[in-house]
Amino acid sequence: MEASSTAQTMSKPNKRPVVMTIAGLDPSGGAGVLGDIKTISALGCYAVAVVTSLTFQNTQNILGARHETAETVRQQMSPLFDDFEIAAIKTGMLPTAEIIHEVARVIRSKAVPILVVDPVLRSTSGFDLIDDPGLEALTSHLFPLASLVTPNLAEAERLTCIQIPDHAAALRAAEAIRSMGPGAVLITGGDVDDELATDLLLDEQGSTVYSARRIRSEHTHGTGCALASALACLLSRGGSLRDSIPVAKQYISEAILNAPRLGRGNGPLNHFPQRFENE
Ligand code: PXL
Repeated sequence: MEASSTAQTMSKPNKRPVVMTIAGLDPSGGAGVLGDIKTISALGCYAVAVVTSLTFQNTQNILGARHETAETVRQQMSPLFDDFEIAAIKTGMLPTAEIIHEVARVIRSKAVPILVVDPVLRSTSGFDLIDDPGLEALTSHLFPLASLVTPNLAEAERLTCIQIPDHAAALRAAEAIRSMGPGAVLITGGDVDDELATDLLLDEQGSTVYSARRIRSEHTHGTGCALASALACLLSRGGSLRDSIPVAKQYISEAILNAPRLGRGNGPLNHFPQRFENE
């Protein structure tokens, strides 16, 4: 009985979409590819990962980074594309223009159906995770290929040079980012008031606001990475953007509320909160 059910399980076609994260490696496991692999697994997809930079950090501080080159990024991506059907790509830390040009070239040549770009610019502790030519390459070469770009408020301000004190300014910034070419823009973390965390989506159908109760926590390391990875998974599983955003936000809330309380600084999430087990 047990043997036959095992055989059945083994022969069952595995419908898990393969989601590729292209991001930095944070050895503390909260952000970057290590965090993304956990999120992608929690959301019912299979993760493959391409490392763009080896960072030196813990939950308190980033001490430095050693970046990959266009060649080593290509050497990681090519065998994965030879072997897997990639349903979606999520990008995070892309530190240099040469890496961004290479990632854009591969994505164009492979016609990946879903691309979620998390424009990682600077760590919470103030460490630059992209250089100036990289920033220019990101907006001009990768944004036009993206289904969705997910800046937080500070990133949206830097990308557009628009200060965002209110909803009207957030909408102007979202319009400015959308004019750089992505299908949709989600600006996260806007304040309507102290109690609410508000995200603003702008796509071809117009704008939508998503509000959730603000959770005050020290354990938010890698929430941007987790949100973008969760959205890449939900979209690759056939969800619409408007349906996927509330689910991704719920996942992040649960991940913060159930954080394992590790580290002395901005601690990691619980990437496997119970309500999302076996999603
Ligand atoms: O959360 C932004 C981020 C993304 N990716 C990597 C990081 C960080 C912030 O520390 O280290 C690799």
